[in-house]
Amino acid sequence: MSTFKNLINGAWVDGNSTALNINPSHTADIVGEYAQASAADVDTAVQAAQAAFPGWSNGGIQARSEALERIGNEILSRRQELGDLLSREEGKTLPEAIGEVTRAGQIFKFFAGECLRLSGETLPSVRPGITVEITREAIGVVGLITPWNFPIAIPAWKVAPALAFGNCVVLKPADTVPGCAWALADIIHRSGIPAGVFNLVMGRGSVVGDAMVQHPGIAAISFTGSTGVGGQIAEACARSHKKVQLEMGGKNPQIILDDADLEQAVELCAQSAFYSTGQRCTASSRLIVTRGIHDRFTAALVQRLTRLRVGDARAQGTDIGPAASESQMQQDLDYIAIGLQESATLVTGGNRVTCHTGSGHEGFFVAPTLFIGTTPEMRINREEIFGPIATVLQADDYEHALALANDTPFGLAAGIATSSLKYATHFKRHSEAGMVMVNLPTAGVDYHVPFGGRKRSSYGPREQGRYAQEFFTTVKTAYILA
Ligand code: UN1
Repeated sequence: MSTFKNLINGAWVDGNSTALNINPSHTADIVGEYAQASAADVDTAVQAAQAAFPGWSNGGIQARSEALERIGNEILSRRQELGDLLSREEGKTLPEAIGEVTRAGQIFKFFAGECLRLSGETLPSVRPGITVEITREAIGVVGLITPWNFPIAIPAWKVAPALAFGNCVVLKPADTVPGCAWALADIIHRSGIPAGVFNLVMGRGSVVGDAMVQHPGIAAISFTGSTGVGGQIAEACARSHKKVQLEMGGKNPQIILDDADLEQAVELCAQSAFYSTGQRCTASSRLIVTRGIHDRFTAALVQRLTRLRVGDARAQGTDIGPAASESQMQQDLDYIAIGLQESATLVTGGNRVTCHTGSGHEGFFVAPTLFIGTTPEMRINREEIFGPIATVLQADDYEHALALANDTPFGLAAGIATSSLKYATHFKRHSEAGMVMVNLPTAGVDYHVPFGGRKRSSYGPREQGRYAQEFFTTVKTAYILA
C-alpha cells in the first residue's frame, strides 16, 4: 500500500509514522495509509509558510483569483470520484458526499471572486488637511484545524478565504478522514501556487494541533470541532496572542407549531435530525412540538423513520450511512442508554444495526432513534450527541416552545415550522441562535452567506461569505498629510 504524504514547502514528505483510514461502512476496507506529522514537521511547515508570505500577500489579486478558480474547477470536475472517496472514508451517503464536494468547489470559485472585491474606506481626518485611509491586509500564517464530519467542505471554507486574502496556510485535517484533505492538497499543489503557501500536516490533534496552537509563527487559528477542544484552543491562543475563530457544538431546536404543514414538518425533521447520520453541528436534535399536533407529528415521524434505509454509505438506495468511527458509534449507543436511564420513552430505533456486507466485518451502523416524553433537564436534551438520535419535547404553546428552544448552552441554528407569519417573525427576532430557519431544516446551509452561532457554539468572527474577511484579514488605518 502506498502512503499518502504530508505537503510541506511544496514537497510530499513522510511523517514520523502512518495511520490507516478505515471505511466505517465496511471495516475491512482500508481507504489508505496516511503519514502522521510530528511537531518538527509543523515547525518546518510554518517556516515555509512564513517564507512564502511576502510573495503571496503582495503578489497581486489576479494571480490569487486565478489559482482559486482553477482549484474550484478541478474539484467540480471530479465531484463523482471525490464524492465516492468522501462517502467511503466518512460514511455519509453518496448523494450527500457529492453534494459536499460540489459545495467545496463552489466555495473556491466564490472566493476567487472575493479576491477582487476587497475594499476599504477613505475618510477626512478630524485634523484639517489630513486623510484617513482604512484597508484590510492579510494576517500572515494561519493554522486551520478541521473536523471529520465535513472532510472537504470545511477545509474548503477555511482554506479558500485564507488564500484569497493573501494568507499562507497550514492545514490539519481530522485524523480519521485525511483522504479528502489530501486530495484537496494535491489539487492546490498542482494549481500553480508557490511552494510553502499551502501546507498539509496530517495527524492527531494532541500532536499536530497542539504544535500549531503553540507555534509563535502562526498568527491565527481557525478551528471546527468539539466545544471542549475549542475551549482549550481559545485559552492557548490567548496566551500566545493569536487571533482565534471557533465553530463548535450545537443542540439545535426545531419547533413544530400546531399550525405547521404536517408533511413538511416531518420531512424537514427527518432531513435535519437524521440525514448525514445526524453528524452535523447544525442537526436538529431537540424537536419542540406544541400540544395540538404532538401525537400526529410523532406518529408520522416514526412512520417516516422506519422507512429509512440504513446501510453501506455508497450503496444505492441508502438513506443513512454509518457513524463515522467506532468511538462515535459507541457515544451514540451510550447516549441511548442514558436516555433510557433518564426515563425518556424510546419510540423507534435505539440499537446498533447489522448490515450484512458479506465479509463478516461490520460497519458502525446505528438505527435512527427517537425519544418522546423528554424533559429539558435530561442530558439527552442538554449535551450534543452527534448521531441519528433526536428527542421530542412537548410544549404548551408558542411562548413555551420559544423558552424551551433558547434553554440550552448552545446557539448555532434554530428552526420553526409554522404557517403563521406572526410566530415566524417573532422567532426570527427572539431565537438565541446565529442561524434561524423558517419551514426549512436547520442543517444544510448556503456557501455564500455567514455561518456561525452564539453562546458555546461559536467564538470569534463568522465564517463564510463576505463576512469571512473579518477573520482572515487585519485592518490598517493610515493617516496621510498631503
Ligand atoms: C450544514 O449544515 O450545511 O460541522 C453545514 C458542521 C458545520 C457545518 C454544517 N460546521 O456540522
